[in-house]
Amino acid sequence: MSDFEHVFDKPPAGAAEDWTIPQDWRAYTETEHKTWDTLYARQMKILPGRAADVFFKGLKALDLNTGGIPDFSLMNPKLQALTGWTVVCVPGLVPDEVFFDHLANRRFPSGQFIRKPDQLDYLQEPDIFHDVFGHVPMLTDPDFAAYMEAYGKGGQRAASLGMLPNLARLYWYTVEFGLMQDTGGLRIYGAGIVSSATESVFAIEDPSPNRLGFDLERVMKTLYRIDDFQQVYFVIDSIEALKGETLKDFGPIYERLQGADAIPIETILPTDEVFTEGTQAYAAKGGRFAA
Ligand code: HBI
Ligand code: FE
Repeated sequence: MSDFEHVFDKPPAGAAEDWTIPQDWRAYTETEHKTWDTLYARQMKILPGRAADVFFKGLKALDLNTGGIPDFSLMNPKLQALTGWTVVCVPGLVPDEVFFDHLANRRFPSGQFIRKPDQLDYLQEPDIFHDVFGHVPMLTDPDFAAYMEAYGKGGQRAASLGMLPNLARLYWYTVEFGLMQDTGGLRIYGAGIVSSATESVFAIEDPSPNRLGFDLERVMKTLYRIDDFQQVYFVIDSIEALKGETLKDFGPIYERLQGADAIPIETILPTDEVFTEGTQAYAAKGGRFAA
């Protein structure tokens, strides 16, 4: 059983074997296009000085602000020319192995739907705004493009070794909630942050969360939460350095991780490089469920 509206066990009616569906861009309503425009304009006020240069560069290259939800038939040729990636539509969350197969072939699966006007600030499932505004600009960067392909290929292997929880943590703390050192200071590159008005501010400015230097094995052991702002963010030196990490053979890493305990979210280890020792005040007060 699932509370999610867009989660299915097998490709729903109208979906192909690989779970893709047509975007059917003409079927989006005026309200849906307006929702995109509202979210886009809001993020463009918040992100300067907070999101990474590489994100803005990608956004500009794709020209996603032509009014309303982007038409993939116009966006994909630009993206494909830059890094060979394309974006395909899916009905919602797809099974892990389907997700990995798309990534391994440089196809990014995006939700086809957009959130309702009363869900502008929070939704659990990835919609087209999170997937396209959040993820696709980064896919124009050649190093990030290679990292995501490697993740897809690694996912297939991790699944067969029972190491998927560890690899999923890497995705979470980089692709979704990553911070990086940039020319101007600490900046966001994670899609879960750049697509959220409130977390974009929280991740950079709030005194609550820990901000720690990225360490591959450490991250693969760290628990995470999916229902609220993160309690820890990991900071990479550059996208190129991140790509370098995934060129390592994960075999020996997985062997070391086999018996290792998971690290609680708020823990700071003596070996951590500490950018911010957070107060954890936000989480202590009950987070978004606070009275
Ligand atoms: N499906 N559409 C979609 N988007 C995701 O981000 C996604 C998914 N299925 C599985 C998944 N992510 C993750 O559980 C994997 O990274 C492990
Ligand atoms: Fe995402």
